[in-house]
Amino acid sequence: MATVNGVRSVEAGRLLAKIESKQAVLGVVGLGYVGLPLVAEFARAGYRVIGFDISAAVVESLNAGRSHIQDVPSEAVARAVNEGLFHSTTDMGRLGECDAISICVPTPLSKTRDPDVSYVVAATQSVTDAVRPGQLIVLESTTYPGTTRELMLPMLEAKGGHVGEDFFLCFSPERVDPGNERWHTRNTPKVIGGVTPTCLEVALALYNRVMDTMVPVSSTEAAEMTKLLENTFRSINIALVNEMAQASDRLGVDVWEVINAAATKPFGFMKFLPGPGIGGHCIPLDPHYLAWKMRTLNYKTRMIELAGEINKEMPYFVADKVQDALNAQRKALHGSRVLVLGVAYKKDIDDVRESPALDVIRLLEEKGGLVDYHDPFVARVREDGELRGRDSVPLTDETLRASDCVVIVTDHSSVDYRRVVELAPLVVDTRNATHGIFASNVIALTDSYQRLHTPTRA
Ligand code: SAJ
Repeated sequence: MATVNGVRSVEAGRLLAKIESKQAVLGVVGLGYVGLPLVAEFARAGYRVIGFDISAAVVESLNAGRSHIQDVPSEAVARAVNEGLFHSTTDMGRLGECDAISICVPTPLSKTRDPDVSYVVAATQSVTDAVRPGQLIVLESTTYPGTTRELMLPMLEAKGGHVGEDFFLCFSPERVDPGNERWHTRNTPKVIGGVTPTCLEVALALYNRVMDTMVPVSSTEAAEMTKLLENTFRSINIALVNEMAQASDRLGVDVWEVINAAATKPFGFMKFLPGPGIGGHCIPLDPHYLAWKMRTLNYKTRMIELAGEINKEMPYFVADKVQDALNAQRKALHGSRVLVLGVAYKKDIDDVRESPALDVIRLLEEKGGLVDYHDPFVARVREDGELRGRDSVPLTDETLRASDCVVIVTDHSSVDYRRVVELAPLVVDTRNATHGIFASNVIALTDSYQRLHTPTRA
């Protein structure tokens, strides 16, 4: 049972009892692609959940039983609401009603590409303002090692309570992979670390009743670092294949063929795919949280910086490829009609955040291209930036025929690429979406300039 220095923490015992009897009220701060799936799992496990969000529109929509997150069906939201297990509010003062609070707020980068933990600070301040004895607080947002202990703990202790006795503080990284049909919040093993052993014990008592597999580690720093290793691993390996793509382009080698051949190695290799760059709210950003922290400790994480540079290069590589492909047809990019196919940051989702497609569009327009986009998941670009408000054009035969070049940036499964190749005069394929469709008007990501003049592809 929960003890502190051998003495049983009264508050821990009370909280454990509430968790066991399912009387515990759970709070989730931030009802986005991480928070809402967590709400759904807490409610499924039979706990009453209060959702907190700064957006009144999100709160209103959820209370009406509608989901704004692709991976959470509205039926699940409506069921939890109708069963009295889920209610959302913008009133952070109600955090005092919660016995356990999971914080799932964004951790973006600032304009100077430094960590922006302002959302974590604001959420922690709201929790602190309403803090009462016996609460468990778990940060789920990806952040630099030390955030939980160095930033959140002093704020929470400012009200006089002691961690591990009066309140309990943990870090448990989210591992949501939007659009993943197989791995979701409940069945993905969940890493967790506590500021004290009692913090961890209390959190495990709750999460073990909700998640299939919990993975306790020795500290909040270990849990924070685990997440950063996971995403830095992806960023660096994606950068590796992106560099191999640029090398293959100069060698006249098909990088997809090389990667598929390498992937036949049954051990010691993991397949990553080159593309137009990396997007999303995680992979482009999270590694720079670690780089920033290490700079404060006088250590330069060279691999992270280099991977970021290579991945950021890819939209330029794609824009040049489009220009070369048009040039091979004696067309200038300037004044040419270019259709960008797919703007979401990866296939079969509707999220455009940090999408490399936005860079590709910007670069093509800077060179005088007349650019439209079509994306079956993104009717309008709502993300901030110069493309905000742009609408998807219908993928009609006329649109395809009238384009001077179609560039496949995101390879959504629902698009008929054979039709695109048949109707468009020129296709630049950055995702190997047209593999198996042999046509002279298709230029692959690593079709070198020499090959662009080959009348028909081998
Ligand atoms: N990408 C490539 N080549 C690849 C894989 C991905 O170019 O081989 C690109 C994608 O197109 C996308 C970006 O990288 O633009 C990120 O893709 P991602 O597959 O890492 O997907 P995310 O960022 O939505 O989710 C990832 C999770 N995905 C996987 O593990 C497959 C996981 O790393 C984290 O749970 C999540 O980030 C997070 O929230 O941290």
